Amino acid sequence: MSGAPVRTTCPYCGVGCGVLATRTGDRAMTIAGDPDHPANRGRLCSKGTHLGETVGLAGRLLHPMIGDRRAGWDKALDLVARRFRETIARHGPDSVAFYVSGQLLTEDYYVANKLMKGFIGSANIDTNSRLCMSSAVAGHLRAFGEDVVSASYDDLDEADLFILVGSNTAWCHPIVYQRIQAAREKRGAKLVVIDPRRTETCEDADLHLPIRPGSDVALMNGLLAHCRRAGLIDQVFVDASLSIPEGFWDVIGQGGDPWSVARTCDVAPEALLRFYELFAAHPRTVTLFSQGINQALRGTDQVNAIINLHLATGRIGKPGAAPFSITGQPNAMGGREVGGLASTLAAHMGFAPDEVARVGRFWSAPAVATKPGLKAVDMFRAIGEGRIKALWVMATNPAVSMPDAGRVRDALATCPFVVVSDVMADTDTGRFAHVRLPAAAWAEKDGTVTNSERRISRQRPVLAAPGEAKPDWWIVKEVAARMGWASAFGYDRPADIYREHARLSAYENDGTRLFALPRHGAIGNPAYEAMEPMRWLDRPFADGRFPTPDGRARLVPVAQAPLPEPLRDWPLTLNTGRYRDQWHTMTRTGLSPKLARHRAEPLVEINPDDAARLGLRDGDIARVATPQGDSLFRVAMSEGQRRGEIFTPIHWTDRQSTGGRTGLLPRPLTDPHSGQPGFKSTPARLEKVAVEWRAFLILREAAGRAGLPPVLWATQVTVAGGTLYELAGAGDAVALDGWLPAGARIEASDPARGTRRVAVIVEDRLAAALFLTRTGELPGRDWLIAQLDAPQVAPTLLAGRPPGAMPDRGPVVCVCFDIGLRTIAAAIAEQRLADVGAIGKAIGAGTNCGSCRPALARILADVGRTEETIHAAG
Ligand SMILES: Nc1nc2c(c(=O)[nH]1)N[C@H]1C(S)=C(S)[C@@H](COP(=O)(O)OP(=O)(O)OC[C@H]3O[C@@H](n4cnc5c(=O)[nH]c(N)nc54)[C@H](O)[C@@H]3O)O[C@H]1N2
Ligand SMILES: Nc1nc2c(c(=O)[nH]1)N[C@H]1C(S)=C(S)[C@@H](COP(=O)(O)OP(=O)(O)OC[C@H]3O[C@@H](n4cnc5c(=O)[nH]c(N)nc54)[C@H](O)[C@@H]3O)O[C@H]1N2
Ligand code: SF4
Ligand SMILES: [Mo]
Repeated sequence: MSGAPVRTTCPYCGVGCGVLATRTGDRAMTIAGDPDHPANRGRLCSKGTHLGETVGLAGRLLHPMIGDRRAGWDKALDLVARRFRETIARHGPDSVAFYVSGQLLTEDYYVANKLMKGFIGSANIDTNSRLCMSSAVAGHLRAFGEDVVSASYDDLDEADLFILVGSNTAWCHPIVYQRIQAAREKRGAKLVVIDPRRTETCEDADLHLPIRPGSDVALMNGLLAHCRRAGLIDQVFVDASLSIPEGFWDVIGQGGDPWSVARTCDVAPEALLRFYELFAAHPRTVTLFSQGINQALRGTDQVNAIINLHLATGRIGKPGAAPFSITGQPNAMGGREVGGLASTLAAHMGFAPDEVARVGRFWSAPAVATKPGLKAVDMFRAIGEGRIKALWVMATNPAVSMPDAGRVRDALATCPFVVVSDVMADTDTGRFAHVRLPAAAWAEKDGTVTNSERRISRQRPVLAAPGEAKPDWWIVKEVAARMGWASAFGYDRPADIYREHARLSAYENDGTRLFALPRHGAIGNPAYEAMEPMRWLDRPFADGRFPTPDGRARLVPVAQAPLPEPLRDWPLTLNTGRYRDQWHTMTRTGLSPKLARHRAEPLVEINPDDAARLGLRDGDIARVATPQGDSLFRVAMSEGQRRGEIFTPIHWTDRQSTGGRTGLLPRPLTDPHSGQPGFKSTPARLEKVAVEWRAFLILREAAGRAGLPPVLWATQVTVAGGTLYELAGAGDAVALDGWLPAGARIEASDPARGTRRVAVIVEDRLAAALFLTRTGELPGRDWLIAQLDAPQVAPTLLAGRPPGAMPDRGPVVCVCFDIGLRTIAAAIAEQRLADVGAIGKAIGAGTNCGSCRPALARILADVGRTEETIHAAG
């Protein structure tokens, strides 16, 4: 059944890598990087590499559902249209809302935006990009006059200095990180990482500044003031291209001398001066930033502090020099281009009367929205207060990902009518839906996405949509037609929508809007089908002109806000973010056994000193509490955490865990300019939870199992051939017996030592294994998981390890080639391997997707340190 490779685009991060997907079976494909795609030139990270493991039908929503009952499309669409129509008729257009996503295709997004803003007549459509990029958007608007990302990936190949601020690039934009590393290897470019945590991105950096959270403005302003003193302001560029408000330099200088700045940022003055020297020495600087900057209560000011620095020193619009907002989702940028945020109208236009009139003319729309709509946090507040009475959620999981998600759940529960379009049947948000609509998933979709560097690429279908799943654009246009606007939404294919979107971008556009696709307004269907990845603007601002009324960019006087002191009841600061091998709420990456191996549980990372103070040990279960809510996590010691700060991942939901739900914890407070929540710093406390036993359970067939074992702590991940549950609890553990399938049991218990080991054998093969201990250690999981696939039962099953003295490989580091930590450390020591490349040559680790290369660098350093110690001791 193998066909020709389909050229498509990875559906995860905003790097936007080209993928070659070759169908190999009914729901199976092989994946390779597209060597001709300019974003990745053939490379893929771990998530892209293992896309093939996520295209099965497990968990898919295959039919429209009204409540728990399957319904035909006609009935479901009629119901959605009728309820929206009735709500609007009774309570006005602002009583309904759409909450959409940077994971929609541009075509889907365009249709949803047009329906809400042009025809329903409200701007109550906001997107999860509000939680992601909106501070960057607001910063761009303030500085440049238009939301234009000012760098391209080509700049990575030409820069001499990379500054990564608030970005765990090695994990979250791995191919950008690999391009940075390539530039360093080739040209000796320098790398500075600014992040309160020591992440794997810092592993190999020339300098890591572990600044106090929220002190980025002080740092950047301090550097800009230093540049002024050192004569590094580009006066020619300033005179020709910038507008500087009165008093600007006074505000910038407020932080004082470098020693005061170092104190504010809580970093060593020598490290700060080294940063300033590196900046001074390398005019070709690219500063990449993401959520450590955007997701803050002063996110927009932080963005402008970075842009100010680049503008005033003339480091913009030139090869290898620019500030670079790297986008999170695959189509965060496409959403901005269609105007999918409640604060923008369409095609980089806002709500000025001439813009409203122009968009109305173009759409022949009856009721174009004349003012911005509610931003995500306000939107859910309005739902909770009963002001919004009908909501349609598309391609996002707000019951998990919104701040104060408990309150969001309450709002969803009281909303009279909730529609959820998703690819999966059971999501935390879907549980609140009156109507669930089955959307076509990545491998089935057809349309375009725009990546961080403004490059539009095609996503092309590889498989047919299963069951009754339909593309998001089709679902929206069918509802629009049923609301009475059939002719304005008469699209037959994505190309129809793309052409209209392109024509709107160029409509009455004399060059004042940089976003324009004039040549695509009449693109034919075959040309759209064959479209090569293309950037809509090659080098922004190369001519020193900006899309403001006077053509000048603006320096924005931003001052460091006072930094919060620890509170008595909430003495810690909770920082939240991502794991390398999971994507958001795990609805898709959670299906991949390989990806689950990197981190199988949600951890709370804590500095060992804080842990000691709180009486916590590695592996304990602890409760993270904030004024908004609390959740349980496994404790992990991390020297990379600053004292007083803890970190939890955003990925776990009610589906995979009884704890680990980070979304319940952050405050619903937002940046005043962008409305973006401050996800990165929530006052919190941490307390130990009494646990009397720990266990794990491996099940061959867990698919039919709903929920999780009813114990204090339970998390679940997909593994090859089954499911792995990590468990902990107090009292007896009899509840777990109900989770063991029928079959022949072999059991070994030692009540004195508090251990219990049970294996269930069905038809000569391992069907389940339960290992529990009250005081001791549990064996590694990998070998036991592999026994699910073994044709016969190993005699040493209950020992949890193979017969004979096969060495334990340790936790898997290289998921592509299945290579463990101990194997790598042994190879380094025995074969005297000196760098990551040598490890690859010797044992293959890190030579496929490369995502584990920062981890390999750390193991190298650790082995080196151990050897030095042995040397010194000997
Ligand atoms: N593996 C993986 N990759 C992804 C995603 C995923 O879910 N998984 N999601 C994608 C999406 S949508 C996004 S938005 C991106 C996000 O990509 P990133 O922004 O790189 O990821 P985060 O882990 O959210 O946060 C980045 C870093 O900001 C730091 N930080 C916190 N507070 C501060 C501060 O005050 N100052 C500074 N300078 N830094 C601070 C955190 O410690 C953290 O290491 O990733 C994309 N890529
Ligand atoms: N505490 C904290 N919270 C955060 C963040 C943080 O750093 N800290 N980061 C925030 C950021 S930057 C982001 S981007 C958000 C992400 O948060 P979400 O957008 O809520 O996360 P996803 O899991 O990506 O949700 C996408 C949903 O759409 C479904 N889906 C996938 N493809 C399609 C499709 O083609 N069509 C349809 N209709 N559905 C589809 C998936 O199954 C899934 O249910 O989380 C935000 N929340
Ligand atoms: S870096 Fe990884 S997740 Fe991001 S687009 Fe490329 S392959 Fe996909
Ligand atoms: Mo994001």
